[in-house]
Amino acid sequence: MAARRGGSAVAGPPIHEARIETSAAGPEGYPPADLPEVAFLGRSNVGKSTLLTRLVGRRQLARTSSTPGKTRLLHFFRVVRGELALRFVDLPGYGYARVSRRERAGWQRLVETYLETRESLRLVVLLQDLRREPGDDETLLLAWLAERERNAIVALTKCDKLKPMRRAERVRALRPRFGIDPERVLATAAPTGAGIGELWRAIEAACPEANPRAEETASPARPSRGSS
Ligand SMILES: Nc1nc2c(ncn2[C@@H]2O[C@H](COP(=O)(O)OP(=O)(O)OP(=O)(O)O)[C@@H](O)[C@H]2O)c(=O)[nH]1
Ligand SMILES: [Mg+2]
Repeated sequence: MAARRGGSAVAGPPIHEARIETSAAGPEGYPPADLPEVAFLGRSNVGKSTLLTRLVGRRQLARTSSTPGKTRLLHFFRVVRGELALRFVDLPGYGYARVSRRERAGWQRLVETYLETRESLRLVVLLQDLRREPGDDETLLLAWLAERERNAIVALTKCDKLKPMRRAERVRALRPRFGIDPERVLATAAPTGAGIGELWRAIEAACPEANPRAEETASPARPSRGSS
């Protein structure tokens, strides 16, 4: 079911709510782990804030960067789409050239702690600019996530910046380069909405418990930890 290429309307259930909930500099600042979470990870300026804003069809949600590399916080957004309630987490970008070693270590501690320990994290979306070569940062991060059994997909961003032929070539060339199932590499373009429908489908598949209807049809034998 391919979305119409270049179509600007993103069909799907209505977004009832999309708002920043809190920003955190560490685990003590996280909101309660009571909703499934989707985290957006990638190099500074790759388009994380733009993509998550586009997913909820808002003009302004996550601030796009005027000072790249300066985001030192995890931003948590509460999103309700149709019957799905979930959180988006905008993670600080990496790879900004002008940061000190100390700042880099700070990024690593902040982001890795979240990715490693957050119980409600269901999906990591790693972003990669279609026009750039994926580097060790991307492949090592994906391998690191796989070791921890974290569910991850890749969103190729800024696909609108290339002409259709060149775009298709680049997407084909990049798909097998991440060490994950090439079908889990999606092409997106925030200005046109391309790939947004596919991305929502991947999010829904990763967050079945966010959907009350999915819950009804799911096996009732889910183990519970004694909570009534
Ligand atoms: N043409 C085009 N521009 C994009 C797209 N996605 C993001 N941009 C632009 O790229 C720039 C950076 O986008 P951001 O969303 O701020 O990037 P970020 O990954 O959040 O950056 P940091 O917060 O610094 O880590 C902005 O000028 C966006 O408008 C896209 O799909 N197409
Ligand atoms: Mg950002």
